[in-house]
Amino acid sequence: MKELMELEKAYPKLASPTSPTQRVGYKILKGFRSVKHPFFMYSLDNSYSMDDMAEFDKRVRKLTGLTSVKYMCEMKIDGLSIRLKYEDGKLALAATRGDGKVGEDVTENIKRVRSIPLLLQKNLNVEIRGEIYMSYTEFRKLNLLRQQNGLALFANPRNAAAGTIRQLDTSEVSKRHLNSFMYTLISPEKYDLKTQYEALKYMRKIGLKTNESSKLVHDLEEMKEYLDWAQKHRKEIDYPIDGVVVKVNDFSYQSSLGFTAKYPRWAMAYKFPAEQARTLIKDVTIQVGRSGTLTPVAMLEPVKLAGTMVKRASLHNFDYIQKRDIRIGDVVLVEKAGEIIPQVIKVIKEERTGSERKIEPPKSCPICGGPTGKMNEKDVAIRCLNPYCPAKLEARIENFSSRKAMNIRGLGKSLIKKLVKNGLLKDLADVYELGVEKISKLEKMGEKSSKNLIKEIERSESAPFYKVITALGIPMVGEGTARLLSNEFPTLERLKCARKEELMKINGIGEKVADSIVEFLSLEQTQKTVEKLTSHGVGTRQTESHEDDTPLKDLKFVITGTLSIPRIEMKEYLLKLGASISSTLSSKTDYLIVGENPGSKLEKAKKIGVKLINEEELKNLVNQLSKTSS
Ligand code: 0OX
Repeated sequence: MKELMELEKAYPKLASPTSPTQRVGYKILKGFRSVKHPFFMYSLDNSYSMDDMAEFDKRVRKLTGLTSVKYMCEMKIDGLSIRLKYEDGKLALAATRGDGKVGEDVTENIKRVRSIPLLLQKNLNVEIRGEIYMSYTEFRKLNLLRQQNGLALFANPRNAAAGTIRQLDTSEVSKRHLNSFMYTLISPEKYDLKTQYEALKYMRKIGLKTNESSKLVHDLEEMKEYLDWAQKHRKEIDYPIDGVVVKVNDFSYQSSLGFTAKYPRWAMAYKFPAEQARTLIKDVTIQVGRSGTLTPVAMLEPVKLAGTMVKRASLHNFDYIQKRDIRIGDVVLVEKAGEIIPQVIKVIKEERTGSERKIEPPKSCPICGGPTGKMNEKDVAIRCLNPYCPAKLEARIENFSSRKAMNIRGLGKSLIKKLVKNGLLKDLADVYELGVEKISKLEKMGEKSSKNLIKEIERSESAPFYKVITALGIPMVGEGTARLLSNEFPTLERLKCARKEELMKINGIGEKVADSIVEFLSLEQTQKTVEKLTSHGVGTRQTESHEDDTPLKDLKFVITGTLSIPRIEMKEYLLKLGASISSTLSSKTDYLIVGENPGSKLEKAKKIGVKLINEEELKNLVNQLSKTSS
């Protein structure tokens, strides 16, 4: 190995990209280039019960006309998905999934994963998808080492694997022994493969690692047997799994079933039942949502659940509390549904002491003191009925400025609260009537940050139209439906007049959602908001995603030293490209731009591990991120 390394150093042109030296030695990377995926990287729809799986099978049978369907059952590896591109059999690119459209180039680090071949057994041009994971053994070893070195521990193997793949020091990646399983071969017809079973076998043949526990089942009954078996044996396996992925085996049926906006219709992830823990309800607080819904939230004695500490859990609504007779002071079972929001599922009544307190629905809104009640008989939610409740407005504006909607950085929860309190925001569209003078009058808002916020607000005016729709906060309309709507109704003017029949013609929009849209759009308040937004040019033209114009989006910069251009110009330049700029360094800073005669920030950045970049390198970074090539 040593000799080979020396030879490659002496004759770099002769060094092969698939040489074993690629897996050792170390490089310090500067960051990760964005990569646009040529095919959208879909994720999986989840199901949590055998009944759901029977529903899935029924749907597949109905759509294909088959009486029984063959499925490939694969362990659902709990790691991070990866896309590999081989050119002429050589590993040319490895990219993370990111948001499905754009990920990050992590090729250098993936070369350190030994089960990923640098060279396939055949000289193919092929795209592969799979999962990178960390085994429990490696996870325990890593956390032990981190504990000994006083470093923060990883909560679970998935976080550890994801953190490792984004390491800038490649030698660290080698040390952590990540592993892989591959499960998708793109364009299998090129290799005359007709089923997922054959594709897995073929992937194995060309040198990729696939999971040996995968099994072909012939109908729902056999599928259920596999799910039971997997659940029973999950703890005996050294790699993390959180369920089973069930895929229609035949590619021709996969093609006819197709995809929804997010998921393939031919696959389903069966998630193992959630982990549960016992804890105490210390108190209950009430959250007010954007339509005034009062949601009770249990404040818990912190408890470890599925790798994280849980302090709060949703109680859904007051009917839920009543049905289960949940009281403050109760010992309860909490569970993570789909591993996202913890929920209180059951009271351990034997633990009652008699000092527990009942939880009553509030007669008045805990925020504005306004009256509460149900909108109609069928409604389970108790709402604040005051149309001017500031909490409702705050929640609506929070949704409006959030990343998935108008993405106005700097307009967060606490500032929104202040702006509403001071009467500067009475409606969503008032965001576009804020000026530097108005904002800088607020406590702790200097002129500089006010100016930055205004720039952000101005930038948001040209947000893609689906984001504007998401920002309106129409009940039952999330990002996916907003995208569907924006394809049919390209502006607010057009959407405003949408009729129920027109909406229901859109594949993916049913009657309930159509009703909700029509009702929301017909509200006087909505019409006023839409009019105001339109007058500011928001939602007036179909804008394709402008994300490409903001290559530095999500990156935080700090500057030190003298630059070749005035600092204010550099800031303008960065802001226009979507970056955020701060005057103080923190662990959240992505880059410190270093000019001549740098100040003490340089030392601090080195200490806390912030990446350093000079003007020349910054230009390269912008070029690279602007291209986001595949
Ligand atoms: C896994 C896993 C994930 C991907 C998109 C369409 C099918 N975590 O083990 N995804 C898939 O396939 C999906 N298979 C898997 N085995």
